[in-house]
Amino acid sequence: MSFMSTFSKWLMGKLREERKAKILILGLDAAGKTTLTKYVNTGAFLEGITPTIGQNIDTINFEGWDITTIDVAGQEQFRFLWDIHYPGCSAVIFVIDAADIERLPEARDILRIHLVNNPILEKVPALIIANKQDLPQAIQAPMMIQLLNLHLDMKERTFAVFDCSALTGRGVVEAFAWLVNQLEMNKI
Ligand code: G3D
Repeated sequence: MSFMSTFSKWLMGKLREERKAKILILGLDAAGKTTLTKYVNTGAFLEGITPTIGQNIDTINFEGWDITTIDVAGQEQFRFLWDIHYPGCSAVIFVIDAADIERLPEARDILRIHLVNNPILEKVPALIIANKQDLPQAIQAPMMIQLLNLHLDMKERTFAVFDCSALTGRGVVEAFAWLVNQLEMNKI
């Protein structure tokens, strides 16, 4: 193999490496993390997804970025698994079932414990997905920001809340475009 082809192989590998990002997807069980991951991977809603047990590691390719999503179950007994994944993480996606107002306080507590007050994730941008917007009772971003106290809790952090439906795909591309933009800016 010639020097140039070895060099260009190394360079391509390097460029790919630079565009890799580890993204953590967090959220309560049944928020729609798995559905969202599958939607981004395939561009369609997939039926018959079984709830995440333990952890589910997947790769998304979006606009040239290889994004490793680590979809960790929200079930109480598995929350200890989340800690393993924090180091080296470039961004966090927090998925909320915006139609389930009863579990919003629980989602807010988890967000505080695992993201807002987590020193390892202090600087990482956070994409908050207000999911299930296809349901009539879903709470939209401005109200979600107030209810989760994000305007105060996240004032030192780059974050955005997107109204999405992992079922219909509404808002998903826009949300991931925002995320990729943050990753690109953080590389500069
Ligand atoms: P999880 O990975 O966060 O645990 P899942 O959640 O992706 O398994 O989703 C839990 C349930 O919510 C699934 O329904 C899934 O189809 C549904 N869901 C996910 N996203 C949306 C959405 O945007 N809108 C609506 N209406 N439903 C959604 P089942 O019936 O399989 O439990």
